Amino acid sequence: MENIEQLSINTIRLLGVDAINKAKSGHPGIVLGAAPMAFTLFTRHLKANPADTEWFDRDRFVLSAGHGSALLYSMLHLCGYGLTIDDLKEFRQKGSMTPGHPEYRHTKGVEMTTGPLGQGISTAVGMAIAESYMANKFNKSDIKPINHNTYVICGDGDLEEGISMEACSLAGHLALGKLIVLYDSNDIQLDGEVALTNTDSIKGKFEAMNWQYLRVEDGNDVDAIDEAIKEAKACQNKPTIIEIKTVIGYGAPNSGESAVHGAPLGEDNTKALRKALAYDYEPFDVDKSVYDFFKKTVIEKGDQADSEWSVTLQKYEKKYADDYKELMHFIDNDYEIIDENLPTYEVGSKEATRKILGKMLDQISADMPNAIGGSADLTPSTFVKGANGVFEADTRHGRNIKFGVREHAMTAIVNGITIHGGLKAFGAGFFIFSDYMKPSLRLASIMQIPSIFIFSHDTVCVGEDGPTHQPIEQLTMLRSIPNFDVIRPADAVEVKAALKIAFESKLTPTAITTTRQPLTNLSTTSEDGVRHGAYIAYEPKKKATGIIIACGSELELCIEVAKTLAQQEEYVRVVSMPSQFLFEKQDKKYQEKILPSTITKRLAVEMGHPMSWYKYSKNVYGIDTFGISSPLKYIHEYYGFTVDNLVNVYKNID
Ligand SMILES: Cc1ncc(C[n+]2csc(CCOP(=O)(O)OP(=O)(O)O)c2C)c(N)n1
Ligand SMILES: [Mg+2]
Repeated sequence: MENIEQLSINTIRLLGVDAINKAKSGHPGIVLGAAPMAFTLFTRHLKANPADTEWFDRDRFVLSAGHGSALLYSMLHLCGYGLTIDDLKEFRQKGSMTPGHPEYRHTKGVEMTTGPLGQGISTAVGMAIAESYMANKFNKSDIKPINHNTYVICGDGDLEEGISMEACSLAGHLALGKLIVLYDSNDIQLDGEVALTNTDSIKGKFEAMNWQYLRVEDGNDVDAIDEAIKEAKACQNKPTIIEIKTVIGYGAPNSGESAVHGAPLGEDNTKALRKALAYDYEPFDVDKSVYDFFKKTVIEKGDQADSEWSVTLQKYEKKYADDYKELMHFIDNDYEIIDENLPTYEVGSKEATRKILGKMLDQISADMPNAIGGSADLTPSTFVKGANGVFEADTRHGRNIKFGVREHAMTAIVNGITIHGGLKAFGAGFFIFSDYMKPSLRLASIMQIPSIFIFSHDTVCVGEDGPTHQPIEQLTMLRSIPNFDVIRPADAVEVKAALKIAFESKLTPTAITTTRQPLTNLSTTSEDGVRHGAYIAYEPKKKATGIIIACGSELELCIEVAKTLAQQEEYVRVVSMPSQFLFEKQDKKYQEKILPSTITKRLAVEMGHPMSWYKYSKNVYGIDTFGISSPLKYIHEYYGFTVDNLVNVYKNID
């Protein structure tokens, strides 16, 4: 290693440590231990142009160990991504460009939000899937417009999380050769030694999952890391994990101990660190030669690679004009749902919304060549699958991803495909198992990405499978996630609207829930209404003195209730509210039109936990116990979701 390389690595280390010291908060352990691998990756391998962070064919880099944010920010500063020394001085401060964990859409060069361990590496699998699908679709033997790697730095904690094993298992099965994981293997985690909790063989585990396993004995050996990355790149038919043995907190007096994981070094220890590393610079001082080095190895190289890609693209346009046009449509993600191609359903006909959605999604997938997704081993139940056959190692043209029973990884992977760009990704499962997906759903909302999730079997009407499979609190849970749109359609018109909203969304993930059981296609449901979140689905002949709010399978029931009440001269409006999220986005005037504050007699009805409805109605008829195993025909009676009972309930409220 040259002196300038050693100086650069120590600069990365100290910038991180100084930022953490100033903030009096952060994680110096990984910064000191993993600086050489980050350095090697960025200066010798990562194909990226800091001046153009949206360059489509850039390598993707995910810092899965998000607690190492100070390491990433130091790198981004030196590599010219626009972060200044002042930004580093503002590490973890209110409103700064350098928040506690890396935040997507906030700091240039941050490819995704990380922090919850396991999410980064799993989302990266989605990015690698997207690359692999697009490379197969667009690359020609002579011109390859899509040709990039996905790199990850992860730690012990990342690999202990279940989601990582789900995702890495699928990555191995799919032979994602362009996924390269650098594992910061330091034998230490927050609570102490890894050995206190984990004696797995990472080699054994990953080889069993069809990965290439490489090992670098000395995490400070830049050339050895470089060689391993080269070997990883050369392996095209397997993802690679490079276990790099490092010392947590390298150079600090408390290196090798968990104490250095997450506490600022402080003045004395930092002094000792500077001495140990023979690093003679003041806090936040960077030698000019270091900037020059990064300019040459990252900034200029990145600019050149980007320009070369433009030339490649021009050649591609000339020789493969139609493919080029299609590629641009992919990159711009500007396909639209073709309304008139979607199936229509006669009013009064009966069909489960899962079946309606399945048919519509099949058509959407046929019309939108960049739609890709599938189910977590539940295709015959959810009716959700991608087009064109299965996406497999040897059939990369397939757009149906068989996620297997890996709901959590599926969610992260859908997020990864979405973040990668070029494709529209969706995943599906039983609604009850959204519980398994929550951390990644939440991350999608935080990142403001339009991932799409479809959940079938959305109420206790699942029936025979019983309480373990009957959702109760899941709607409440999902509706409480900020920037998450839950749409619960009542019939074909509303399903269509929901799909259009989901596919058009730019900054919000969407979940659409569907029923197992048939519902009636209604005469008064409306796409425009769904777009407003709520609308009047039944208005009595005489002035309404009360309102029933419902959605999904309860809408037709509540319209029947209102009709029955009208016969008894009690006049009730029925509001369909498939999306509380979208209704909240409407102006006060619209909200007042649908739910006039003068009408205080209200009842919300849903076969789920009542909690999320009290905002709109002080009376809620819901279910706050676990379900029962029973054929569907007894379910409505058992819970009182019948016209007679609800008429009674309504009459007894004020
Ligand atoms: C899902 C999740 N659980 C817990 C944490 C809190 N946490 C952050 S880092 C960490 C220790 C991780 O150990 P390792 O990956 O080995 O990092 P190192 O100490 O080596 O930097 C923990 C428990 C988290 N960020 N995410
Ligand atoms: Mg560790």
